[in-house]
Amino acid sequence: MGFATDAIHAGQIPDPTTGAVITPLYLTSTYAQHELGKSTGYEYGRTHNLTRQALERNIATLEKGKYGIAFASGLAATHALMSLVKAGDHIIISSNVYGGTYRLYELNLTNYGLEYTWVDTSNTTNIEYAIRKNTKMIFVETPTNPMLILTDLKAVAEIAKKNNLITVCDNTFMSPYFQNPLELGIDIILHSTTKYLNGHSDMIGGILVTNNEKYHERLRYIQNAAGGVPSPFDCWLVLRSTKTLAVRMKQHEENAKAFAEFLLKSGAAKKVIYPGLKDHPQHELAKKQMRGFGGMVSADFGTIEKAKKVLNNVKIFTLAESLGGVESLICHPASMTHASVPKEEREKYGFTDALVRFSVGIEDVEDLIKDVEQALK
Ligand code: P1T
Repeated sequence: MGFATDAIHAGQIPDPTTGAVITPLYLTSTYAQHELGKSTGYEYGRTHNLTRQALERNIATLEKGKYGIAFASGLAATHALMSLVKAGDHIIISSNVYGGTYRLYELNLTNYGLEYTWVDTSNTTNIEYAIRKNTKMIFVETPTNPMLILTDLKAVAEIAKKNNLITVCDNTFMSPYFQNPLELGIDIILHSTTKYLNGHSDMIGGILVTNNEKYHERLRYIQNAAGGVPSPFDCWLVLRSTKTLAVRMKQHEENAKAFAEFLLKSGAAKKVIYPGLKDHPQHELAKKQMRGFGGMVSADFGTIEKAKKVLNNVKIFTLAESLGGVESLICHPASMTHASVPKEEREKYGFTDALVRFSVGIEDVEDLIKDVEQALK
């Protein structure tokens, strides 16, 4: 099936009782059992929920995977991944990731005996150099938040296979519409469903997708044992939203391209970062491993004063954390989404206080351009 067809139908059949076309919202914490030891297959809401199952199947299909395991947030999914390793193990991770991922791993889980090496994974030789005897996992985010740095996923998968390592890719920025890491050899995909998958900025959620039976079994067990599950209503909202993922992503990208080109031509920023621009250092890799360039644009305005001028004077872009919704958002990553990353760490990869991140929505792009023009004046 094509992507849009799967997005609308995968994991969902008309309800057998009523014929309801839309998967019902199963609001129940428990299920009646026929007799002792004989259940319907559904026993308790944390373990089994039909709305959640439909969502897991839907997103797994879009990612060309067998199994989806949904969580209450992207970070709950990020945390669950660590059930695949144990104290004393070492993880290689992209130096630029979402600030919350850095906070969880570097500032918290190191207290439990896990070791992280933060490397510039855009050069995969750095990954090979970082491998130790106790390395168990390579975690990459591509393109990264907010610097939009890419990592060659096929190359990562090859290195991992040679060294018997688990590979994880945070695919939140591209969504399955533009990138399918499992097809490039990655073992597990992570999404914050809060972002493009839901696309309407009205819930928080996360999901892991894999084809690997062993990892699925462990993650499914942890989903229930640790209990970080999403509510049925949040699952229902995402399931409603993936139906329009294809049309939304097309429009996000069309708008982001025009917006990035406008910013570049205006000369207002010192640097405009968008994988679809020819001057993006990894534009060729972007064309090779993604089917589009997405809806995120970052720009370094040279000084914090100029960045503030844009952040404080836009009227259609809303100053807020998060991304991937139909409405355009603007953010100052250094003080907002990545506040827990030390300045000296982020400046190593060019992430300054003057950086502004635009989540380009699906409004009329002319209005978005005019909005930034007036803010700059
Ligand atoms: O917010 P939550 O659903 O827990 O997802 C965490 C997360 C994971 N991965 C990436 C790439 C992300 O961008 C995020 C969340 N990011 C923001 C809230 C933000 O504004 O960047």
